[in-house]
This record gives sequence, C-alpha cells and structure tokens, in this order.
Amino acid sequence: MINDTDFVTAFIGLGSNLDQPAEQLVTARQTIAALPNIEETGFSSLYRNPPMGPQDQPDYVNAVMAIKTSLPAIDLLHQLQAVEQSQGRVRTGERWGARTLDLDLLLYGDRQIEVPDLTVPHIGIAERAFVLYPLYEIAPDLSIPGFGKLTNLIAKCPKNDLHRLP
Ligand code: A4P
Ligand code: MG
Repeated sequence: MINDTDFVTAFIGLGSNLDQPAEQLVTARQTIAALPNIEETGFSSLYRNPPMGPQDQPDYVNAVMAIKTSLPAIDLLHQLQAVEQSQGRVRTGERWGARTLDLDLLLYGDRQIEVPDLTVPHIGIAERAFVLYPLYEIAPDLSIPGFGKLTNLIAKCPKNDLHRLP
C-alpha cells in the first residue's frame, strides 16, 4: 500500500494498433498495475478509432488508466517506456507511425511539467477524442491544468469515429 500522504494521482493514455491491440492494452495494464510504487485506481473501456496522422496504418485501440503513485514523474515516464519496450515497441522514426504499444503520461496530479523529455499535461490532450472520452469515463469531474474543465473540452471535441468496445 502507498500512503495517502505521499502519492500523486496520475493518468496514463494507452494506445496500440499492431499485434492484437486490445490484448496489448490488457497486458500493459497488468504490467503497470504490478509495478512497485504504483496502484491502479481506474481503467476506462477500450475504444477503437481511426489513426490520427498517417492513414496507411490500422485502426487504434485506446484507453486511459488512473493510478496513484509515489514515483516522481520522470521515473514514472521511464517505467512506462520500459513497459513499451517489453511489448516490442519499435521506434521507426516515423512520426505517429504504427506501434504495438504507446504509453503517454497524460496528467501527473495538478502539475505542469516542461523538461526536455517530458511535457505534462501531454501535448494534444485537449483535442484528442481518444484521450478525452476515456478520461471522462473514469474522471468526469477532472480539471486539466492550463486547459480547464474536462467537460468543457469534451463539449468542443466531436466523438466522430470513436467506438467503445463491448
Ligand atoms: N514525451 C514528452 N512528454 C511525454 C509524456 N507526457 N508522455 C516524450 C510520454 N512521452 C512524453 O514519444 C516521443 C517522446 O515524447 C519521448 O521520447 C518522450 O520523452 P514516443 O512514444 O517515442 O513517440 P510517439 O508516441 O510516436 O510521438 P508523440 O509525438 O508522443 O506521439 P503521440 O502524441 O503519442 O501520438 N492515433 C490514434 N487513433 N490513437 C493513438 O493513440 N497515437 C499517436 C502517437 C498517433 N496517432 C494515434 C495515436
Ligand atoms: Mg507517445
């Protein structure tokens, strides 16, 4: 158990569009929840949606996970990158190319972080349906530092082709 006094609530965006995406997300969830100094506190439904960026790649499956953690943000990022590697993530250099697993640190408490390897809230959080709708499912009352209420962001972001999987 992590003491309530020294934990931060963080949100992780999970995405995959290669090698059985839904299973990739389920595996990642289990791995992250089992990491030291991390406890899962919520997990959204899985959502299928078309790729943002290059269109010559399969649809994505996305979800959002809530955790509490005593890890500093940069250590959490490194842990998430290790999980990506463990699931065969290959960085081809193509921006927004296909991947077995992408883990983005969306939010880390109410912090705004801007260091060379880490920007929190994650860039693009405010206009991506595949982030906002799963986030809303598990944390409807959330406010995003620098962007305001999640409900207001959702109101401005069409759901389009985002489909919740059964
Ligand atoms: N980095 C900085 N801040 C963060 C953060 N908050 N969380 C740095 C995670 N990483 C962060 O990431 C590139 C660098 O971002 C890392 O070195 C890290 O230090 P990456 O995972 O190597 O590359 P990437 O994911 O291809 O790039 P990028 O620009 O982060 O892309 P996104 O924003 O993750 O978008 N379409 C659908 N439908 N669903 C998706 O999930 N994802 C992407 C990738 C494209 N299209 C998509 C989806
Ligand atoms: Mg990324």
